[in-house]
Amino acid sequence: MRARMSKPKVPGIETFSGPAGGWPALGAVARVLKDQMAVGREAAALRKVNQPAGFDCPGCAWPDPAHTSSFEFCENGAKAVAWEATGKRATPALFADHTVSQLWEWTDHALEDAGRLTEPMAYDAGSDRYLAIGWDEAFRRIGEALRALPSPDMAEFYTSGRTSNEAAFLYQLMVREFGTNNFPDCSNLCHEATSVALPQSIGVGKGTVTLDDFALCDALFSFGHNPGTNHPRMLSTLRELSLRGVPIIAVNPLRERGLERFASPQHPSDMLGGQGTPIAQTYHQVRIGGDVAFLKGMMKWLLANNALDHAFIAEHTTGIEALCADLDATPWSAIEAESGLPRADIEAAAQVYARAERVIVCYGMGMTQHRFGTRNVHQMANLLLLRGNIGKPGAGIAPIRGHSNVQGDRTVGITEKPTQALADAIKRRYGFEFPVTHGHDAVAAVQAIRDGRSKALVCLGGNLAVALSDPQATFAAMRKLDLAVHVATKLNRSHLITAKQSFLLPCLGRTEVDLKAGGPQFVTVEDSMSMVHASQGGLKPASPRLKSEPAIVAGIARALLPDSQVDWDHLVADYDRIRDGIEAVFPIFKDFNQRVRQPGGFRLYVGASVRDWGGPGARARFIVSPGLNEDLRVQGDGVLTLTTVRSHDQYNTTIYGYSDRYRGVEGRRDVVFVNADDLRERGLAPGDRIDIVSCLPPNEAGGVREVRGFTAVAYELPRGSAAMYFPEGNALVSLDCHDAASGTPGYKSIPVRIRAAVDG
Ligand SMILES: Nc1nc2c(c(=O)[nH]1)N[C@H]1C(S)=C(S)[C@@H](COP(=O)(O)OP(=O)(O)OC[C@H]3O[C@@H](n4cnc5c(=O)[nH]c(N)nc54)[C@H](O)[C@@H]3O)O[C@H]1N2
Ligand SMILES: Nc1nc2c(c(=O)[nH]1)N[C@H]1C(S)=C(S)[C@@H](COP(=O)(O)OP(=O)(O)OC[C@H]3O[C@@H](n4cnc5c(=O)[nH]c(N)nc54)[C@H](O)[C@@H]3O)O[C@H]1N2
Ligand SMILES: [Mo]
Repeated sequence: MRARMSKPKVPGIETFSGPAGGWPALGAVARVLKDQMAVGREAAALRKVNQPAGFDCPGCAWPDPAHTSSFEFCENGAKAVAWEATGKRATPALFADHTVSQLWEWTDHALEDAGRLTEPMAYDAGSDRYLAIGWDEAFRRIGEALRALPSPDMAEFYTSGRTSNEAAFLYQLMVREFGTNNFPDCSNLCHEATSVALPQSIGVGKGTVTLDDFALCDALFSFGHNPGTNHPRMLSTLRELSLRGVPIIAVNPLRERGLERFASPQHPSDMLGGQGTPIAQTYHQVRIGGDVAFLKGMMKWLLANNALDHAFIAEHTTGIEALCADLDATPWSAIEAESGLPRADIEAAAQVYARAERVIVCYGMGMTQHRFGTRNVHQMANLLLLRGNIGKPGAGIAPIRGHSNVQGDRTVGITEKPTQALADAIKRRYGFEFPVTHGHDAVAAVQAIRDGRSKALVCLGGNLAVALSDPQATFAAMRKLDLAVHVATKLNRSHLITAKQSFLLPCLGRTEVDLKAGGPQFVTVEDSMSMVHASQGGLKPASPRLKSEPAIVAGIARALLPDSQVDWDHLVADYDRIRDGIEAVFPIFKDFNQRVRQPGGFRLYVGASVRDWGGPGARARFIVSPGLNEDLRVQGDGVLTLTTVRSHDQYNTTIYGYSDRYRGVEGRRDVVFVNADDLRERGLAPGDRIDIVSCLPPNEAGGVREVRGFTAVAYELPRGSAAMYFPEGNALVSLDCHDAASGTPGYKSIPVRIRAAVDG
């Protein structure tokens, strides 16, 4: 007992006191370049990231400053590029040397670290190996297997958000001509709560600000995102705000270093001083899931202090009475209990908000990935609308998207809920009709596979089985498939869950030259702020046998749809033709080919940015959500609310390494962050091995959802809140634990209990 009181050292756990960025960030880039063994190739690639004539960084969806002239340093962008431009190769020899069952034993890190896939491969059940196959043979067999299904609705077509607009548009065209709207999408696991809630509130499912607005705002609120790790280039913007004296208010259960201090490698003064520039003026460590309480508290203060913009409310909105009634009916005692913060702190935040004329609210997964994700988004929109902070310069809502083109994929038609307008436009341009019915999102797709209602899965990128909740159910379901097709750059665990027929189709990455009959091609992407721009790689492809994503889609389409109305070969010979098609189907892309050739690209129309709330006569809406989400939270004796987060050394399911520098974790990921008092109360101490047991209903086999043998780390977060890494925590979430309105899984508020590990 005594030894414990003197704070024993937990291996790999050491408080990190530096700022985000700084020298360690430079060191980390040098290490990843060395480790990936192709310094020349990668360093050349790095100079072209996010330059007007280069490729779009596959790291995140934060926009680029227009006309970038010098290399904008970003540690995690550099890792993403190095990981793609690596010198390592996963050739057919790797698959000859290892059965799929053997590869299954590898870590997620080791699988991807094998390097770039080089040849199309097909699974051979007899030898339990992937064997090389010709492209045409692969396409033929895939087309045949899909056509053999009793109904097109028995196939699922997943998209991960790195896919370009051009590939995504062709993909949805193929799938719709085939006859289904089953479009599970990584967006369903990410910002779906935004895509559902914002149209209801402000008439459009996208953010309303651009980078220019950040230069004009006079207060910024950051809810539930971790820019230091997940969109590091945003730190440069936040640093500028801080130096301008703009208050930045962080609302986050975990103290994230990037929201506290940042040393910009571009600014010697930051680097020499050692401590960098302060970012957040105030840091509110809200309880996990306590944001609606925090937001309602702020709004309650605004109401009580007559700090509303009455003229804006009268002219532009509906529903204010119901909102006021709800705020009146919400007692401060409940707000304090649910948010875990004292009334005075919430009122102080409201005062900062009320003093400012132009406010931006930014948010990420800490708001969307809950069973009440859409409610969270509604209340942030309400807060902004109360003072007219949408649709004027320097103000607005900024959902920070994840994958670099997750927003664009949606814009060009990846949606399971097509409209009649889309059907009409496709009919006009391509001559075929498709059913305007609702298909499956990500959770529904896996449920359909589980229940035997779907028998084929095609994945345009990603690692669906690992990204989704409930690996027990998801893995078992996917093993029952007749067909699994993965278009990918690197090997991952989803590829090893084999179906009766499984194919691995290796594609070009963003960094590489894409040469077609019409010459070298560029693709386009849309960032978090609706800016569309070109992306063109310059590196020699990782293997001569790779195909571009559009070419792979066209190859499958030809085999799948022998009587297709679409001339697939013609389209992929020159991507301008695909963009012409996008423009024909989606009029907001007017003059697409011309506008995308302007340096920096162009911005798509976002109605709410100019106070068009969804057409003539439409108004923005205050939306009341019931209570403080007590109805959707499991509480009880000893229950902790667990959130799952990204470490600094991963990209979603891609594990670059084992360092979570800013949180003081080195060389491991098997940790759970818990408040020291919560540990003590349970008779546990930092360094103890613990099991985490989900309080959600048992899995389908009747087994308890749990993960075992993790190490407890005492961490500064609110009582009752805990955190661990994703995907390790996914086994604790059931497939049906999702937001009813949007389907977004509840990855960020999992009710759990912890106990000393039972195996000692
Ligand atoms: N390097 C790198 N970059 C990435 C990614 C990556 O994995 N690595 N992933 C990309 C993708 S797809 C996405 S979607 C984005 C994700 O970017 P983020 O949204 O930053 O993702 P998370 O790591 O999930 O971090 C969520 C944050 O929310 C906080 N949080 C958790 N629960 C709550 C809550 O209840 N309330 C509040 N207020 N906060 C909470 C956590 O403490 C954490 O700081 O990043 C993209 N960029
Ligand atoms: N518990 C928990 N679970 C989560 C989350 C969480 O916060 N907590 N976050 C969720 C979120 S926000 C998201 S977006 C999903 C991510 O879900 P996904 O998008 O499905 O997963 P990724 O890990 O990004 O996919 C990695 C794979 O993409 C492939 N890849 C990389 N680049 C390319 C390319 O250019 N083309 C093609 N075709 N393939 C490529 C590689 O083969 C790599 O193995 O995970 C979700 N899951
Ligand atoms: Mo995401």
